[in-house]
Amino acid sequence: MCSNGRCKNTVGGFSCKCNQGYALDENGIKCIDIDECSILHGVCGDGTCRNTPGKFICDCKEGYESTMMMQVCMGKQYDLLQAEHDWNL
Ligand SMILES: [Ca+2]
Repeated sequence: MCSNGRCKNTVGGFSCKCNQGYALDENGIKCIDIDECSILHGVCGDGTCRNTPGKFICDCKEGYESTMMMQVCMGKQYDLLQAEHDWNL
């Protein structure tokens, strides 16, 4: 029990503390992967969200990249600079 999580002893029973990216199932005895892609709609911005065990991945379109801090596909730096340049016209 408590797969993908840690079992915690409590008075008269136990409880599960799930690892990050996992949520307790309805019976409260095991942790199941959270499908971030269906919960966090549009989490990848211009990319395609792919659910993986314990986390998720953003597949970015060409010209976009996911940042280290945030799993969101962002335009690369030169695209942003170009956009700024265009706005100044
Ligand atoms: Ca997941």
